[in-house]
Amino acid sequence: MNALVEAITEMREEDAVRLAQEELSSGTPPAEVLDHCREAMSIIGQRFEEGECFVPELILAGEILHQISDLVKPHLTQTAETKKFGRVVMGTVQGDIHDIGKDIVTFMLDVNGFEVKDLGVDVPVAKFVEAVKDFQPQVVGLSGFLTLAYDPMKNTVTAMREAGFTGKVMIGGGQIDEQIRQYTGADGYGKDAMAAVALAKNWVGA
Ligand code: B12
Repeated sequence: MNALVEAITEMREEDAVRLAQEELSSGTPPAEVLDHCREAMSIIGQRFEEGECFVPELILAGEILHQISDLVKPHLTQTAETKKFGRVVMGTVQGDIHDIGKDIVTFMLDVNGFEVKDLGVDVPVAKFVEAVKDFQPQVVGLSGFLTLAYDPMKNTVTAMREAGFTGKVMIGGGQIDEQIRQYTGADGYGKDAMAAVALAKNWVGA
């Protein structure tokens, strides 16, 4: 197992942050460092499912990931393009507070030339509706990691459409797949941040 993956799964916070820094300094592409984080999180998620670890561990893992994300961000920014492609509204839907994946998507969109308005977590339907009116995005990205997030996603898509939003909606998060995309009425779904960038670029014709 990769040393960073191992340090995260063993909740060795300082080691994990140091190893991520070492990977970045030795030239590991930032996307690969994030891949290691994802691998570790999926192992932790599995352990949680099997009752081998509990919410405090999830919280700690979340904190470790936030620190690593902060380290990775400046490395992504080095390749930043000027914001020219369009506007995206992002948020984690109502009832869901997972923000690590959303934050990664937000800064990948940001450094790939989009102006992103991040509404945060547990975002009520009305707040998305207000944001599409005020910010006039071409694309809205809804994040959700809980099964319980699918209905809020669907409600958000419906409400934005009813309010006259004619742009595209993408969804993503741990378990999201084509079936859930259809259920929610979104235009597309993405497995990771690069997929989010590809969808958004495709939709704005970039
Ligand atoms: C860390 C974590 C937490 C942390 C979150 C910290 C934070 N600040 O985000 C805390 C401790 C708060 C937490 C709480 C809970 N969690 Co939790 N959590 C996780 C865990 C371990 C990792 C999630 C994560 O951040 N992964 C890292 C990111 C980087 O992974 P990623 O998916 O690859 O990210 C990419 C894609 O998702 C995609 N993406 C994300 N958003 C979007 C949006 C768009 C538009 C697109 C295109 C793409 C996209 O791009 C990302 C970047 O490449 C997962 C397990 C797992 N394997 O996912 C469980 C998990 C999601 N949690 C789970 C549960 C049950 C809970 C709790 C209910 C636990 C409890 N009993 O209290 C609460 C819910 C709180 C709430 N109301 O939201 C379950 C959900 C089960 C389900 N089907 O509903 C999971 C799957 C664990 C499990 N296996 O049981 N959790």
